[in-house]
Amino acid sequence: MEYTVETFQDHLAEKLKKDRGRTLQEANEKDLYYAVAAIAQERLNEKWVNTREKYKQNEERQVYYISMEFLIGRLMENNLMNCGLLDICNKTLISLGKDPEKVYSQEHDAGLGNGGLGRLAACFLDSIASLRYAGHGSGIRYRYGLFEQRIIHGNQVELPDYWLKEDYPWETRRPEESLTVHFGGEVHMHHRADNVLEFSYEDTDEVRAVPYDVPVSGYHNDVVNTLRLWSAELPEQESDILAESESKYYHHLDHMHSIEQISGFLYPDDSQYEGKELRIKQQYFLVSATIQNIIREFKEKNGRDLHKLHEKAVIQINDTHPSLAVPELMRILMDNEKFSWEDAWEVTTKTIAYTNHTTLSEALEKWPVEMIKNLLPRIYMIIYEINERFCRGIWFDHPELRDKIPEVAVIADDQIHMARLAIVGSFSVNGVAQLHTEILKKKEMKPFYDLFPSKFNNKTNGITHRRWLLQVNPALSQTITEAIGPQWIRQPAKLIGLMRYSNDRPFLDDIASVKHQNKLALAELIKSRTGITINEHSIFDVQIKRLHEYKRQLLNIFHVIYLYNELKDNPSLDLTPRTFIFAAKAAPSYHMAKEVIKLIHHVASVVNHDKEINDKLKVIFLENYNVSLAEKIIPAAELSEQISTASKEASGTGNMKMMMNGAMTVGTLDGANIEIKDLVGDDNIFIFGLNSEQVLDYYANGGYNAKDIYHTDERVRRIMDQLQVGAFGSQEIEFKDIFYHMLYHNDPYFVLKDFDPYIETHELVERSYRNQEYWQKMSVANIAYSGKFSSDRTIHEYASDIWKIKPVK
Ligand code: 26V
Repeated sequence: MEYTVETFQDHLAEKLKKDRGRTLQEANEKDLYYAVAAIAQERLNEKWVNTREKYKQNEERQVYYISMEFLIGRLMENNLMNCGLLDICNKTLISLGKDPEKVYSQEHDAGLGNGGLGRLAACFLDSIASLRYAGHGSGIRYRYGLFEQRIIHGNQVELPDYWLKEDYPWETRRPEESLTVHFGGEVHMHHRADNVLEFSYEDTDEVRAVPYDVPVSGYHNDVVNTLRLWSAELPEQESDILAESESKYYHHLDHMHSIEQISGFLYPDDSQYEGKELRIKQQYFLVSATIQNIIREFKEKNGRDLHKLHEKAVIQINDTHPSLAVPELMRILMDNEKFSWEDAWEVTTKTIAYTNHTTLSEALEKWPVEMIKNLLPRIYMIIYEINERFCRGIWFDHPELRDKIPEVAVIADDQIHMARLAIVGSFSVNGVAQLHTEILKKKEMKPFYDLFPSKFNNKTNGITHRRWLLQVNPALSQTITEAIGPQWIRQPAKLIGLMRYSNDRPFLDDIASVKHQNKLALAELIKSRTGITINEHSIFDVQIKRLHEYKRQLLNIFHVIYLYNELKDNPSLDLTPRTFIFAAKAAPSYHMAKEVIKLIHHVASVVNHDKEINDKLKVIFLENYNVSLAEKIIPAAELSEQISTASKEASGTGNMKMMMNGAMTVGTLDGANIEIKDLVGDDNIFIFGLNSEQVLDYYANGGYNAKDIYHTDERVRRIMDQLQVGAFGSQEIEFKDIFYHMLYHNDPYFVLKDFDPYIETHELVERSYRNQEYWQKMSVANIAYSGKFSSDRTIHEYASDIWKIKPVK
């Protein structure tokens, strides 16, 4: 049915009356939000049923993307856009005197992820559905998402994100499809008549896994896939227990509480990985429920024999977090389905594929043997056996690698190494950008690459251009479409057609005016959130991402301090005004990261209030960075700061989002920045600093001394001393930790080393910006070449190289 404003309004009125007991006239923004969501959900449900039916008949392999994180943000505009209702809904709301934006922002931003890894999972689901692949997400329905950030006197404080406080209209609880996950207990071994060993378990703690399904709609097609989020609950038979004494009653409540904790909250990504028992419970809970579910779906369609599971299902695990999928699938095949070890191993290692997202050693997951033994005794036995067979295999079949066994053993120093388990138990191991995959092969995972070269492959990350361009930047999208037609929406590689317009004055003017409009909108948001007025003609210099030392927000703020010092020395300095925009959450226990947030705030308060600076510099920190905030900042960005210490950022995806919106990258040769540079060419990007080889060489052989730079570079010494004496704080001690860390831990992320080239690059940026025509051409080149970074390209690669699937007709 095609809507008109009138019929859409009628439908809204009907929904409002039925679901909310309100008339159109009475309805507030919340009422309208729920009514619009109901209309969209109705459309989606119809397609959802059909898609499921289609998949039941279809022979194609189903993809299951298991991830501890899905950072989906808001879904309303995305869902409306995908079912072709966005325009008519906007028009109708406006005709009712309502601001659509205000209605849609009633939705709580679903923050079920930390950052890049979780957002990638969300972009992938969008591309899978839009490209008509049969693929589904499986995750946890955390009651609390990533904490909400508030800044008080420059200090980050964390508030719980109770995102389910109000009804979430997109989810459907499906209690009839609940499954049981077992923890603890005792394992018993029996010899069968034919002398085969069998295992059974007793006295396990049972947890009920209840699925909540969220529809994942494809763009203007009939596909609606499923994101299934599992919630941990008390088993049904236990939930109506009659406690015969007070103490039993409290014990019961306690028990229920501890079970519900499993899907209680999302762990924030920390500077140092810590093996917390609740976290491994979450991981096993997710993996066990998902694999039982996969097997149930397989049997419904293909009968009881699971020997061909890998022909009908493929499991992609998002980092090592779901790597217990390997022993869990082994357990089910052997203990429930009576497979031999060899058969179970064959099916498992043909079904599971693993994506690595980091080479930071401090982030690698390792679990104490004792913990796993107690919590998951049968799983531990299987991991033990996997390790035995793997090490034996090396000893006998690869004598040249015998001395490498301690480096590759799945169990070593009383710990289970999850990345090793994931590599051994899967048929594909991929990195997320070319450089990252090379580092995995040549360094981090070299012995494994020597053993299994054909498992390793690269899949450079991508982002959904439908959300990150079409949805968040309608004005730019329209300008693009007017120039090259709408084909780019389905085939983002077509954006390259914009190169034909890089000398077209009217087109360049349009690009510039769209950017200016977006800057004005962001300036307004900044004004309303911070009270600070920014100059809309200044360069919008943006660094938005989690706060980590390796991402080097510190280098950026050093640049700000440097410019401030320059202006103080010479107030009439001819400097193009700049607005530095930061947004970042620090993990609650990451001291250094919190210090940097504090420093940014203190520098901001000095710079922003200094009359002498005459509005040439402004420093803005927007609190509570999340998907919705990113959607507002990215269209207005002119400079995209991607300045990680080379070799440390596996890929980065914010770099792609800003490039696609016409921002220029200031970046190191790290992660996907390298691939951006290879496409746009050296003239359309600002590259600086040490490369990964130099960094890795310093780490291996030494030769860098931070103190030398402190003593020889006056600019650096001045800044460092300002930190020391509290020039940006009320008390003297304020930033001593940063000062000592840099000088006495030898600046592990090479901030001081890269300072000079960074400043120099920014001087080049400034000169380039002064030539607006040149700048606009660069901007066009960045948009034009960004098609490669659509997650559609990434998903096509996963589909053809790893999953071996084709779109469903
Ligand atoms: C670590 C931890 C450890 C403590 C518990 C919770 C937790 C959650 C996440 C993580 C970090 C996982 C690694 C990660 O997020 N990597 C990022 O992945 C992006 C997508 O591939 C990539 O663009 C970024 O460069 C990479 O840092």
